Amino acid sequence: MISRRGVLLAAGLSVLPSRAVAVAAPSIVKPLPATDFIVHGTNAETRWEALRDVGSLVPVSKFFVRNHTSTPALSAASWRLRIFGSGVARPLTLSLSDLRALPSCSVEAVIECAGNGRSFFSSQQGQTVSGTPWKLGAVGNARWRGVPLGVLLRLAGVRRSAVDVLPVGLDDEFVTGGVNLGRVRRPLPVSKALDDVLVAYEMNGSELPPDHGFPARLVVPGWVGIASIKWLGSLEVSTSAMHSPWDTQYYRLLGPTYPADGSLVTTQVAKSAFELGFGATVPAGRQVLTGRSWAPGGVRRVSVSTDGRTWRRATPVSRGAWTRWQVPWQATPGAHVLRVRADDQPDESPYNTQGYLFGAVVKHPVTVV
Ligand SMILES: Nc1nc2c(c(=O)[nH]1)N[C@H]1C(S)=C(S)[C@@H](COP(=O)(O)O)O[C@H]1N2
Ligand SMILES: [Mo]
Repeated sequence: MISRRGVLLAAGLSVLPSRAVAVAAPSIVKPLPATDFIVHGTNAETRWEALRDVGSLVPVSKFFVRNHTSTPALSAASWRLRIFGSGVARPLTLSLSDLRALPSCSVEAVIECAGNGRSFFSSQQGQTVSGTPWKLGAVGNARWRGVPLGVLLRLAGVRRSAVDVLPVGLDDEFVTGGVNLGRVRRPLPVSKALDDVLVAYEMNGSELPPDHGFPARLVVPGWVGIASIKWLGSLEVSTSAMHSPWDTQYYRLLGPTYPADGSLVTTQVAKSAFELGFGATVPAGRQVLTGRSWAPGGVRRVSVSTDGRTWRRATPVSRGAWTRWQVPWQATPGAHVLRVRADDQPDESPYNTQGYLFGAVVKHPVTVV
């Protein structure tokens, strides 16, 4: 194999010192093989065909990454989590070993970007939206272990009058369009914080990996991914409402059918995907179509259509934080469009300018040969 330096030398170009090359290092630490990921700038979505032979939990090596900036290199030894603010009687500072010594629990939960499926607003509905043009791979399911946020808030003496918790990430400040929006942070109502939120330090039985929030992140089941702040550094608890650009400017449904200041995005909508590439080539004959469907409250029934007119029930293969299913298909040569619907997934998604919560049935093209 010829080195990058060798290629540059062969091309007669000047060679940057290795430190300068490191500055251009990607925003994501783990390898992103093209067979498993589609890279969008600082982000990477999972290819659905790469989940075909994978169990219910997505291994770290295939789990999507959404980074506003870059994965930071944080030291476990010097990391601290601060809990403070008008909403707590006893402010706390915890080290990672303090956190690990507290009562923990393990939860299987899907994390999904609010913009997952965004590209279908344009490709299926002819609408222009802003943001990362994800297909359906900005989602993953993992088993997370950590301390319930409620345990930490009670340790800190959370007051009855507390209303919001503001988790702040330790990644770089986010600069967009020349404006510095500060650290990635987004208020969470105390009611949700005390319900089922985890301060997680393990993913699928191992230490949280750098790209997914090492040493600790929030896991907010059923809510859009932005709620699950990675590289958690502090939690401000307040007796008055808190805000950040991530709840005033982003993650609001804006557009002609919404109020002027938009409506806040919190919970996810049902979605479904085939474990097949877009435009995949499938051999003719008896096939088994496989895929997954997920929704905050779980999925009751899944139906598949291979002709756009008739629908058949898919058979559940496993039920956890998402449902894996399969359905047989007698594939005849030619171009086909596959569709899958979980429960009441609509045929069209309500338009919003930033393309959040695409929940419509996706038209999945395949070619049978
Ligand atoms: N600190 C911090 N937390 C963050 C983000 C980020 O860029 N910085 N991205 C958020 C978004 S938009 C999503 S969808 C999820 C993605 O989690 P993952 O990268 O572990 O898949 O993390 C959320 N938490
Ligand atoms: Mo996201």
